[in-house]
Parts: sequence; structure tokens; C-alpha cells
Amino acid sequence: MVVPVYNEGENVVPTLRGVIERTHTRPLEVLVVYDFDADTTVPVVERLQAELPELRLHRNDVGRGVVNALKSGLAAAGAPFVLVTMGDASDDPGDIDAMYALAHGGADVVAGSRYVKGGHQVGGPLLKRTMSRIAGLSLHWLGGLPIHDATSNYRLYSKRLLQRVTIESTGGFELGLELTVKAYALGMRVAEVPTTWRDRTAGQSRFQLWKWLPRYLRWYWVGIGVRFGRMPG
Ligand SMILES: Nc1nc2c(ncn2[C@@H]2O[C@H](COP(=O)(O)OP(=O)(O)O)[C@@H](O)[C@H]2O)c(=O)[nH]1
Ligand SMILES: [Mg+2]
Repeated sequence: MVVPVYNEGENVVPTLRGVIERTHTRPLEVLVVYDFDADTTVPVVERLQAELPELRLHRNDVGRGVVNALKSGLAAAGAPFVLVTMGDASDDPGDIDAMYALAHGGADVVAGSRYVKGGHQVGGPLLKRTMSRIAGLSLHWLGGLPIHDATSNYRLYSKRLLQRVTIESTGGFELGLELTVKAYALGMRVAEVPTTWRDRTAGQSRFQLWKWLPRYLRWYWVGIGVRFGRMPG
């Protein structure tokens, strides 16, 4: 598992306990990916390691920012399947076993999906939520993507996929959309599990909607184009 963190401090504790205690897949390695040594999450994780040996601290060596943290973590992960989950307790760890079962059954991307029956999104800015929902549902109904939520970053990837594609994302969380669209374009299996995403209750979101929107749109149009025979450039 790869968990990006930016000054989460104690906030990260329920996430890390949750992903380790509520999943049954073993062996398990959880990489907590931070950008700089003074990050407040680091001492908290060091303390928790005594109790949860699955935890590893991984210093992002690609460059600051969440997309670099994710790239660094995905490259460092040695397992055949890698789950990305947020460090602010926004993802429900109770869904991981079901996601893993689908990946084990052959899916190369398993998305935690907020926009299907049984899935929910609680809190967060209205505009971001609305755009994310429209993107997910239109990629499904127009683009033929087999899942309904294209933009969540609560996703499980096969190492097979990660080794086959080169990550081009440079902004932020458009990475999840990029990998999903590329898997779809390559004819690899993309599956979903309903999930509930909850906005953080402590700390601040670092999501940059306007700055990252053009990068999301790039992958959005590639995804829509797959059905009409255009491959990602
Ligand atoms: N390493 C690293 N992690 C980050 C950075 N920005 C955000 N994160 C982490 O990514 C996760 C989700 O970030 P957040 O800002 O809450 O985005 P939101 O949930 O979309 O509002 C949290 O675990 C953050 O700590 C960053 O610049 N570097
Ligand atoms: Mg958040």
C-alpha cells in the first residue's frame, strides 16, 4: 500500500491502523510517503512502527508534491498489487479486501467507486464533487469505461500495469485518472468496488482544482477517445 502524507501528524493514525487491522491480505507492506524530513507525520509513524511492523517510512525522492510522492511510492512498492489510499482517513479501509479479490481475479485497476449503488461521497467542495461525478459518469456512459468513478485515487493497481506504462502526470491527483485511462486503452481489466469517501475532519486539503483541471481534462479526452479508436499520445 502507498499512503502519501503531508504534515498529517496524528491524523494519520486511524488511517494506518485501519488499513492494517481491517485487511486480511498478507504479506502486507505499507509505505507512508513523505516529502521532507521535518514532516509532522514522520515521528508519529516511527512510534506506531513498534506496534505495526507492516509500516515503512518512504521518503519521496522524485520531487515535492503529491504526484511525485505517488510516483515514488509506486516505484518503490515491490508487491504484485499496489493500493493507493489517502492518509487523511477519507477512504474506507473496509473495502480493501474486496478490491484485492478483484485484482487477484485479474483486474489491473480496481477503483474505489463513489458513484455507484452503495457508494457515497461525504463532504468536500461542491464544485469539485460535481465535476468529479460528471467526469466519472460521462466516461462511463459516453466513453465506455467499465467503471463509474474515474477520479478517485483510492485505487489498486497491478504491477503488470505499472511496469507497462510510463506515468506522465505532473500536477496532482490526475494520476489515478491517467493510469485508469491507460489501462482501458490497452485493453486491460478495470473494475470497481463501491466505497464511501469522507472529507478530512482535521487539517487542510491541498487539492488545487483550477491548477490541475487542464491536466485532468487531458486524460479525460483520451478516455473518451478510446471508444473511437484513438490511443493515448
Ligand atoms: N507526500 C505528499 N502528500 C500529500 C501532498 N499533498 C497532499 N498529500 C496527501 O494526500 C492525501 C490527500 O490530500 P488532500 O489534500 O486531503 O486532498 P483531497 O482529499 O483531495 O482534499 C493526504 O494523505 C495528504 O496528506 C504533498 O504535497 N506531498
Ligand atoms: Mg483529503
